[in-house]
Amino acid sequence: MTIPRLTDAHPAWLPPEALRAVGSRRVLVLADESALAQTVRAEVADACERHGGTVAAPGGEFDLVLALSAGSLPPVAEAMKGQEIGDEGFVLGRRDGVTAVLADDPAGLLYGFFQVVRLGEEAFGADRPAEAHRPALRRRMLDHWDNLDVHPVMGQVERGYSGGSIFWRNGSARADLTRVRAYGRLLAASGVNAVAINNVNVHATEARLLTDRLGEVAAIAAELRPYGIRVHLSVNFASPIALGGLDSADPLEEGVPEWWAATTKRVYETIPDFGGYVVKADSEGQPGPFAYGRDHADGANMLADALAPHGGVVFWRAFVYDHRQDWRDRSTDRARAAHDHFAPLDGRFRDNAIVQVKYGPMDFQTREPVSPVIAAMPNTRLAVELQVTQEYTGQQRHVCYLGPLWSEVLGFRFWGHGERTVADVATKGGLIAVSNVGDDPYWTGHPLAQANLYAFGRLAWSPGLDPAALLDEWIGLTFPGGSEVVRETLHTMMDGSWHTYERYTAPLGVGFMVRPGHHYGPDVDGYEYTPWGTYHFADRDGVGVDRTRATGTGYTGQYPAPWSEVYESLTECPDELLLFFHHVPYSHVLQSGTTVVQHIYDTHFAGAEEAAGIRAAWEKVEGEVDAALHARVRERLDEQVRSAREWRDQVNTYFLRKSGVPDEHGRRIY
Ligand code: GCW
Repeated sequence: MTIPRLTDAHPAWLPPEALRAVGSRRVLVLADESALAQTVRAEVADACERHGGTVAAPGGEFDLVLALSAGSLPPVAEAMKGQEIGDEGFVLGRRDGVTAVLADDPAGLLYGFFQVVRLGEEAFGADRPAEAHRPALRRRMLDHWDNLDVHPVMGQVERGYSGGSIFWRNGSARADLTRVRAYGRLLAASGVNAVAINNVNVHATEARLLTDRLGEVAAIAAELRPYGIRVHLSVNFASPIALGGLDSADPLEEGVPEWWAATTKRVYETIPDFGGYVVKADSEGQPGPFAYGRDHADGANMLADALAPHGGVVFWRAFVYDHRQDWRDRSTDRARAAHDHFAPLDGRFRDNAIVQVKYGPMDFQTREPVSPVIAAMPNTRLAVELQVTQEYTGQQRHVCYLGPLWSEVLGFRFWGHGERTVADVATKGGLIAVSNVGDDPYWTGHPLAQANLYAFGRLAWSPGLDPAALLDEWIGLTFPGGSEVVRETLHTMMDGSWHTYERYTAPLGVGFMVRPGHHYGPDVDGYEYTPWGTYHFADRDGVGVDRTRATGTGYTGQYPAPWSEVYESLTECPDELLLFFHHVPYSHVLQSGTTVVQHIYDTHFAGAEEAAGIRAAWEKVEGEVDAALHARVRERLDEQVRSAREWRDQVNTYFLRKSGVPDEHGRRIY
C-alpha cells in the first residue's frame, strides 16, 4: 500500500503540512495485518518520512500509539480500555506525555489516525481524558453522477461543475487511478465510507458495468478499499431486458428475480465487499416497476433479495414524480409526489432496502421545507440525500458554504421539542450526498467548494457538529500556517454565503427561477409554463404556491402536527418558506414587518451587495495564499458578482413590473 502523491491536483485538506504534527513524532502502531491496518502503517511511515518522525518499534519509546484493543497494550492504552468503542469508532486520550488511539477494528484505527491529524499539535499538548468517538451513521456515502461518455450538453458528469470524471475517461475506467486512491484518502479523512461510481440516470453503456464491464468496477473498488470505502453501482431497472435478453423486467415475473440473483452473485464473486445498488426508477424517464403495474416496494425488494445473501443493500430513491405535468392544472403538486408514492408503502420494504429521500420535497433548492417523507415511514430504513454539487446553489462559480443548510436540515425536529431529529431518522439508512468532485486540479472547480465536501463527511459522521466550527477546521487543514487574516477572511466570506446566495435568488422559499436545462442564472419564468411542476404563480396581485389544505394542494397535510398547522397558517409559517406554502398579495406583511414585495427588493439589493463584499474581501489575502489558487477564486468571485447583479435586476424588475409597487427606497429597478 503506497500513499498516493499527486503532482497535478491540489491536496485539499490533506496537504503534507497538515500531517506535520503526527509525522514529527515517534509513532507506534499495534495492529493486525488487515488492509486497513496496513493503510494506517503506511500513513504513519509516509508522514514520518516527510517530517522527520519515526515509526516506533514495540518495546521502544513513543509519543503516539495507535492500537487495536484486542492485542496486548502499553499502559497508556490499557488504561483506556473498558469504554464502549464499536464499529469504526475509537477512543482518543493523552496521559504522561503519550497520546493514544484505541479501536476495536482497523477502520476505527484509520479514523482515529485522521482525528489526530485534525487536532495537529493540539493532540500532543495538554493531557486529555479518554474520549470515545463513534460515527452516528453507519452509511456515509457520496453518489457520483458520472457517465463513462461525455454528453454533448451535460458534459461527462451530470450536474458536475469540476471537469470530467475521476473514474472514467473516453468510455472506460481510467488506466491511471491514482487520483481515485487520493480521493478515497480525502474521504476517509472526512468520514465518508461509501461511494456510488456512476450516474443514477443509467444509460446503455453504464448499464453494462453490472455485467461484462464489471472488471472496471473492481479496479476502482481496489483503489478505494485501502481507505475503507465501499463501492456501489447505480443500476438500470430494465437491465434484465437490456443485458439479460429477457422480455420483461417485471419484479414478480418468473425469471426476472432469478436474473438479478445470478447477476448479483457474479458481482460478489468479483468484488466480495461490494456495497450494493442505487436505483432511480420511474423517475424522469428511468424505467421502473410502474410499467408492470407493480409498486416501488415490489421493485426494491426484488433487488434487496438478490443482495441479501451477500450482505449488500439497495438504495432505492424516492425522487419519483410526474415530470410531464400540465402547468394549467393547479391541483397536481410535485411537492406531494414522494409522500404520495412512498408513505403508503411503509413497512413493506426489506431490511436491506433503504429508501433514499431528498431532504426537501422538490429538488435541492436553496431553501425548502424538510421532506415529509422523512417523518412518514417509521417502519422503513430511510437515508437522507443532500446535494454537495451546487446545481441550484451557484454551480461552484458562487461561494456557497452549505454546512449551515445541512445542519439545519439534520437538526430539524418533526415531532416538536425533545424528539427525534432528521439525523436520528437517517441513522437507520444513512446520509448520502451527490458529490461535487471531478478531474479539475482543485477537485471541485471552485477551490472553496472543497469545504462543502469536507463538511458533508464530517456531518455524516456527527450530524450535531457546528458548521461554523467545521468551516474553521477545514480552513485550518487546507491553509496550514495561514495567518489570522487568512483564517478570518475565509471564515467571513464563507460562513454566511448560503444566506447571501438565498437573498439574491428565488425569494421566500418559492424556488427555481433558474434557466431551464442547465439551471444557472436567473430566469424568473423559465420554468413557469413547463411540464416540470416548478411554478411560482406570480401575477399582478401576488405570488406563491398555495399548498394549504384549506384552499390549495393539501401538501401541508403530509406533515405531522405541529408542522401541519404551522405551515398551514399564514401567520405562523416561517417567512423564509412563505411562498412555498402560500399564495399571497404583494402587500402581505411578513413576520419581519416588511411587505413581500419590499422584502424581495431589499434582499436582492442586499444579497448582490454582500456578494460584492465577499469579492472585495478576497483581495486582503492576495500574497498570503497560493497565487494560482488566489487567481482561480478571484475569477469565480468576479462571475459571482456579475451573476448576483443579474439576479438582483431580473428578479426586482420582474416584480416591479408585475406588481407596479415601487421600491420604498427609490433604488434603481429597470
Ligand atoms: O434535479 C434533477 C437534476 C437531474 C438529476 C435528478 C435526480 C441525476 O436536474 O440532473 O438526475 O435531479 O436527482 O435524479
